[in-house]
Formats: sequence, structure tokens, C-alpha cells
Amino acid sequence: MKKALRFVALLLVFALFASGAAFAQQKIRIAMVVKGLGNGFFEACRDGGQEAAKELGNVELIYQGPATPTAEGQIEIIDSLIAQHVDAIAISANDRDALVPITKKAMKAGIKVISFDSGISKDGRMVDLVPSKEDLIGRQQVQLIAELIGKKGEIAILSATSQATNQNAWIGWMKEELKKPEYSQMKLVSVAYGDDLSAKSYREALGLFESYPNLRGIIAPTTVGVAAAGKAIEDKGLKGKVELTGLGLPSEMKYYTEKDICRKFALWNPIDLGYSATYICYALVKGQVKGAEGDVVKAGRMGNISVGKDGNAVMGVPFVFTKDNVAKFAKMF
Ligand code: RAM
Repeated sequence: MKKALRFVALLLVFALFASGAAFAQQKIRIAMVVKGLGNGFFEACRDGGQEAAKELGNVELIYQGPATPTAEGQIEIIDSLIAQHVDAIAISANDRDALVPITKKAMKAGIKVISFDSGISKDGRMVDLVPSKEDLIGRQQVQLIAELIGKKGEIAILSATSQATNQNAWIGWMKEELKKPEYSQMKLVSVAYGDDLSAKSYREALGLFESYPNLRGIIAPTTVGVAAAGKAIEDKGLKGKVELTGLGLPSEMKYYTEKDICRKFALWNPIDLGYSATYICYALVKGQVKGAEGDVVKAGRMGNISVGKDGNAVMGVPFVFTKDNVAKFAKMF
């Protein structure tokens, strides 16, 4: 009898120890929800997120996104992430407002929610991480096309989806910049939406050529759109007649840059963006920060990221790519 009791006690001690160990090893699950799958920009964000997860240890990064970039698709995904009780969600939003009810539900369930790249309005997230200041990005796009066309002629914007928070903010600043007297001979004739889908962006570019035979330049502030516009210019033999700039991935734009179809474009490092977003999620889950103004997140090799007013955080300054440097960066993203 004594022996049996001792055995049961031993078993109990063992069970306690095992469950404690399991608890200690429980992974922090961070979900990265992107605008849409099949976009190289977000795949680079995912790579950065995985790098951060590895560094932090004990973190699992779950990468998800709808097949086409819609808010509805993202809502479904978040609903299922709530059911799975993930610890944090970092989302690049297809709509600023439509996602608020579902992300609020997630936060009520104890999930830390941030937006990155393309934001959710402030009630729907704790932090919004943008790659760079929105005015800088928007104004720079106009400056680049102005340089390429000698500040003269008709220009059009080929954007992503019509509801995208990030592109809409940048377009707002492009329009501001265009008000300056130095651009008085440039005219914005159209804003088209390729929905961050290659085929649709390509068709929209062709539509612009048709509707505006005097078109001199296109700004495509989307990695999907700018690559599709490059192809459209090449296919229609419009190199030199229609200039192109935008926000592009060096790996996708190298060909067009070296062929002088898109001589200058800009972007930030999407790997760094995904990396930083993951660090912010981790700090929120660990209770190191709350997303309040003045909070500072220690983001590994990215250094300190400060949270400003309304939970806004900025990563850095956009970088310009040309023939001289595009090949080097094309190897990275
Ligand atoms: C596309 C997406 C993304 C944007 C980049 C520049 O990949 O629209 O949100 O930040 O372009």
C-alpha cells in the first residue's frame, strides 16, 4: 500500500513537472495577415517576420491573406484566428474602417492587434506601423515623375485597390505636392485602380494609354501595379514616350530599370517592415508596451521604434533605386 502511494505521489510530481514544462514552452503565435497572397512585397514582409520570430525564440509566425485583396477575405481570416486564440495579429488592411468591428472583437478576446503597411483606423488596433512618413512618400513620387518628364505633360496614377489606406494617403499627398507652382505644366488626368492584381493592373495601364494618347507619365505606388505598368509600356512600344515611376520591388523592377522603362522608383525594405511589425506584436504580448504615446519598442537590429500620437509608429525613409543600385537590392527583395 505504502509503495502504491509513493508511486502515485511520484506520478503526480512528474505530471506537475511535465505540465509546467509544457507551459513554459507554449509558443507565442503571431499572425501576419496581408492584403493578398501571391504578392512578393508581402512575401518579403513574411521573411522579415520569420527572422524576428527566430531571434525572439518561442514565437510562431502564421502567414495568411485572402486570394484576392479584399476586406471581406481578411475579415474571414481574422474570425478564424480569433477562434484559434492566437496571441497577436499584424494586419496590412484592405480597408481602413470595414475591419474595425472584427479587430475590436479580436482585441476583446485578448488578442493584441496592430496594423502595418496599410492601416486600420485607430479604434481597431493598438499600433499602426507605417514604413515612412506618408507625406514624404507621396511627395517623393511626384518629384520622381517630374524629373523623368521634365515637369511637363499629362500624368496618371495607377494605384492598388480603391479602399487601400496606404495608397489613398499617399495619393492625397501627391495631389498636395502637385499644387506647387513648379508643377504648373503637369496635369494629373486620371487615377486608375489595378487592385494589386497583375492582370487587372496591366489592363488598366492599357486603358490609360488609350484614353490619354498624350500621356507622359505614370506613377504606380504599388509593387504589383508598377511592374504591370512596366510590362504594358514595353509591350506597347511606349518606352521613352510614357515614363514610369512608383513603389517597386527591385527584384521585380530590375529588368525595367535596366531597360530604361522605369528609370527611377522608390521603396523601403519590406523585410525590415515585417521584422519590425513582429517585434512590436511580441512587445505587446509580453506587456512590455501598451501602444501608448511615448512607448518604445526594442526591435532587434532595427533599434528602437517609438510609438507616437494615436499609436502611430514610423520605420524610416524611402529609398530611391536606379540602374546603379537596382541589381544589388534585387538579390534581397
Ligand atoms: C503593394 C501593396 C503594399 C504597398 C506596396 C508598395 O505591394 O499595395 O500595401 O505598401 O505595394
